[in-house]
Amino acid sequence: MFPASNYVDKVDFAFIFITVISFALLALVTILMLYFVFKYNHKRNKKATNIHGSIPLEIFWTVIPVILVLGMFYFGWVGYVDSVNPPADSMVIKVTGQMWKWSFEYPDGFKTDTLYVPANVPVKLNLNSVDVNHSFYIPAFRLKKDVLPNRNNSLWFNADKTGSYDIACAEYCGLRHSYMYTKIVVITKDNFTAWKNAQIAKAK
Ligand SMILES: [Cu+2]
Repeated sequence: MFPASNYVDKVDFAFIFITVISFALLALVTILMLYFVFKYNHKRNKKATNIHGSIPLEIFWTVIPVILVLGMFYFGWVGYVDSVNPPADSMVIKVTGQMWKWSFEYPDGFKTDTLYVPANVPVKLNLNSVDVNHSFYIPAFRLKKDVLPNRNNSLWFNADKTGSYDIACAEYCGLRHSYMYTKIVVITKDNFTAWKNAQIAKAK
């Protein structure tokens, strides 16, 4: 799979990093548990052993998890900071969520139901809802953000590859929530300019 946006590599890495640590810990705890059940069972230990504290052990199992958790935090934080700082030259599109469709308003004034964007151009989306809570979700871009009434959320991305990707609503918003799908279509800059001019002409 090729990345479809500037977030894919970072988000996927953070996901794999956390998954690998989780499985390693699961394996460690399970193996130790089985080993201790075997070693300290009643037949081998008629009398319970009384263990007092061990400072090296306490330090060991405090420091290692702290490092692991800070590592998870670091990769999450780096991706988050990137996602909340859109480049100053971003193209701004207004996104409106409503029961049960998305609509997109371009700087030139026209509106669409499908989100067309140029490849390799930073795009900032201002997210608004006219009714209830929605959530704007592009799985292929690893992007998801709440779309709320009376609150201006935004997100930005840089789509690196032309193609058509799903946009879904990821917050249950009523009867036809599961139909609240549209597409984001990433086209080359030249094709985008031509498409935009056609939309402007149509709107006149
Ligand atoms: Cu919705």
